[in-house]
Amino acid sequence: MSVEETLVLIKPDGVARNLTGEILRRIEAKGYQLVDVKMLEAPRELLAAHYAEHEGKPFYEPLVEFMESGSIVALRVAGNRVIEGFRSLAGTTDPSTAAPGTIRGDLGRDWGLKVQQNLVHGSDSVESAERELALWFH
Ligand code: RTP
Ligand code: MG
Repeated sequence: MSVEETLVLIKPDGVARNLTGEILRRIEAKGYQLVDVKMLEAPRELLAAHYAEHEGKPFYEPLVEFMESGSIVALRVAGNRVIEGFRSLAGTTDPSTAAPGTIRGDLGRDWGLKVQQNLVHGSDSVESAERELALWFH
C-alpha cells in the first residue's frame, strides 16, 4: 500500500453544470476518502501560484480567466496511489478524446468546447500534490 493525498479541483464548469455530486460519487466509488472539502472563488494570486508552471504558455491567460469565472470545489483526497489513480479516473486533458468511463470522457462536452473546460484538476506527482495542497488548504 502506498497511501497518498492529492488535490482535486472541480473547476467552474463542473460546479456550474451541477456535476459536483456526480464527480464526488465517482471519487468515493473508487474507494478514495474525502479528507477535506471547500468551495471558493479562487483569487488570481492563488491561481497564479497554482498554475506557475504554465505561465507564458498561450493557454495560460484564458485558463486563469476561466478558473476565475465561477466557484471551484477543492478536495483533499486520500487513497492508495491516489495521485496517479485520480488522473486515470479523470481521463486525458482534452475531453473530446478522453476515454469513455472517465470523468472527462463521460461528462465533458464535445461541442463548443474549450480544452480548459475539462471539469477537474488532479495533482500530477507527489511533489505537486504537496505544493498544491499547501496552497489550497492551509
Ligand atoms: P490539470 O492540471 O487541470 O489536472 O490538467 P492536465 O494535467 O491534464 O493538463 P495541464 O497540461 O497541466 O494543463 C492544465 C490545464 O490547462 C488547460 N489547458 N489548455 N492547449 C490548451 O488550450 C490547453 N492545454 C491545457 C486545461 O484546463 C488543463 O487542464
Ligand atoms: Mg496538470
